[in-house]
Amino acid sequence: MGARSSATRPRAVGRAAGLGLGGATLLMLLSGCSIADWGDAFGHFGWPSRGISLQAHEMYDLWIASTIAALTVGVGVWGLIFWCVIRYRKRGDELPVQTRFNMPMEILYTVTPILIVAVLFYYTAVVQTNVDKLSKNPDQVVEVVAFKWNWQFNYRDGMGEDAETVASTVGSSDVIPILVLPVGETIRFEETSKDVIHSFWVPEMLFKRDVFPGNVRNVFEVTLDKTGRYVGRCAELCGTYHAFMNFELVTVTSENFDKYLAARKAGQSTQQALTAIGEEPYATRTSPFNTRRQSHTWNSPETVAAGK
Ligand SMILES: [Cu+2]
Repeated sequence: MGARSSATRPRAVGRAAGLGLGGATLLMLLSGCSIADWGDAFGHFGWPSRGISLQAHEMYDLWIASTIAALTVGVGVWGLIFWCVIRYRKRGDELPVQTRFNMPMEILYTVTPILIVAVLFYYTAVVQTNVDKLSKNPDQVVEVVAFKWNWQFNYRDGMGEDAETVASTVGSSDVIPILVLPVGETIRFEETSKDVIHSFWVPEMLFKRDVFPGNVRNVFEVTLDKTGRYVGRCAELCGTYHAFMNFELVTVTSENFDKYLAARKAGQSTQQALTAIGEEPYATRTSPFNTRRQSHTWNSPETVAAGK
């Protein structure tokens, strides 16, 4: 009779664990909360926001859902550890009941991790494929040229190296380069470097991609869906002033973008064209503001003119 009761106990534990996990999942589904709501509740689990592009939202959902799945497993494991520590703490010198070859338990802890990994792998592959997807006919093409230690953004009239640059913004030690882009349009980035490996990173896009010198021309596409101003950075240690290799992304409506680009094509500077569409002409979100090869400035016309 003793042998029978020790065999039924693990089964009961497995059943209880399964019920607990199923219950937690059901509670989440019934509460009607979206994944993004959960992300908001937990401070995005370390990410800056929900993201500002369609691609970012997909990655965000994957990140939040994976973290919740990991935490759910974690809580279960911690619970079992503490339960074992307390329930089976040493009470005497007698050897406790030894349970071996419990097939239901062994199948459970073999199949469950495989299922979890398979589900995570499936969603990761789907999201990665979508994020890397390239369209045949993007609405805008921007060539990103990185160099020690700044950025150049070339608006192009087509795809590939042979396309022509129709307008260009280049950063200097005095002025943070501003990349103006429209929301709701497919934007293709083509990256190239003049010297070492850099990395194009807008934290709010929840995405970064290395910028290589030489023949490699990294390409990716985004569809932005939120107007605003966002800091951009170099995310690959590229030398002395790497930390100051910043830019600012300004996302505007399609109409404003068309006006901006027309003004640039007509020979206006980035600052003039930004003013023309009612935007602040200089970077507002980007810090640090210069390469600190000179004293700190806010890139205002006065400080730039004064050479500070
Ligand atoms: Cu860099």
